[in-house]
Amino acid sequence: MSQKISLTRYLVEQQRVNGHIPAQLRLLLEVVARSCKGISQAVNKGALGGVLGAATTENVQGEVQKKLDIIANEVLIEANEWGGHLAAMASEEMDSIYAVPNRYPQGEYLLLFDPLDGSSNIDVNVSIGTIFSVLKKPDPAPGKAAHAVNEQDFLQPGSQQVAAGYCVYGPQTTLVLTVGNGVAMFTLDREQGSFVLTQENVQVPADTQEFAINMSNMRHWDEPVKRYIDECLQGKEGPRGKDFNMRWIASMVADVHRILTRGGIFMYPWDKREPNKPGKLRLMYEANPMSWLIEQAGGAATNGRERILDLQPGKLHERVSVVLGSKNEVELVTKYHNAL
Ligand code: P6P
Repeated sequence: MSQKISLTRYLVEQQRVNGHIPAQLRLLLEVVARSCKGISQAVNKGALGGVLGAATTENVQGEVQKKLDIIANEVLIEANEWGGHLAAMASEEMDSIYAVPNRYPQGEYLLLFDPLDGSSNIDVNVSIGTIFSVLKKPDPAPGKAAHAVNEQDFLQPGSQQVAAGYCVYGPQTTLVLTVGNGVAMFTLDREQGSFVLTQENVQVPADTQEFAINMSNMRHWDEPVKRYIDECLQGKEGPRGKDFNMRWIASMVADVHRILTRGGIFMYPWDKREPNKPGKLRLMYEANPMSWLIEQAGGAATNGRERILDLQPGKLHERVSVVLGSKNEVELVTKYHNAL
């Protein structure tokens, strides 16, 4: 029987072979993985755990929080605040950053997360997930004293990430991770209680016949998106010369996991419903980590015009239009946008 490689062994060997993972970052990733195991347990209990349904609060996005949103957020905060690897955390579920309390040592990393993305799917038993992104706290300017961590420290382009990943809570609980040396997948072995390496060097095919978009928004899309989807719908009789299939799980983690597994293009573009918002999805803790994973697996990710990982954030919770997945498809959509 081939030897099972645990997440810990993978991280140690990545450090030994590639020097990608300093000890503090390895600790951070192992703590995040342990948190995801705890969240998976809560999600799996469902109605038996009294955790379904809405809480009585709204998040910074003005969205009603689900009980599990809050539970997942608390699990991540409590697991990560004492280890000495972090300076601060930021979450979709919290208005401002959470600086590590003074009673704990401060580390050099910043952890951002959407603790439970796709939470509208919680009550209908559809896959959901935790998305996370790791940045380094910027060094003080030359000649300047170290400063207390602040929101500005988080506002770095996605290209500055040092680790990114997600954990999808579906038929399997699978952790998907990159530290800049390709993408690896770890499946939770519930008997051992540990994540086991089940795929490395994940590759997204450059071409696809499968698109993911919420078609009910079609009348609100910009022309380049309408053109691209219309051509897909024309199938082999149309300009693409091949038939397309559609998938929309309305859970970004599940849709991205499918694309990492078999290719495809995922789009949540700007639309006319809220013209002042660049898109629905959040840049810092949804689009950036997912874009890095997709690029590390050979795919592409733009906001329709520019590479997402190059975007300079202006606000912690800012939104962005997302087109990601199979490289040749993303490049075609981007070409249509830039042709305007
Ligand atoms: P819609 C989930 O709420 C989410 O943030 C993403 O996970 C998902 O891709 C998208 O929103 C679904 O949005 O408008 O189709 O419900």
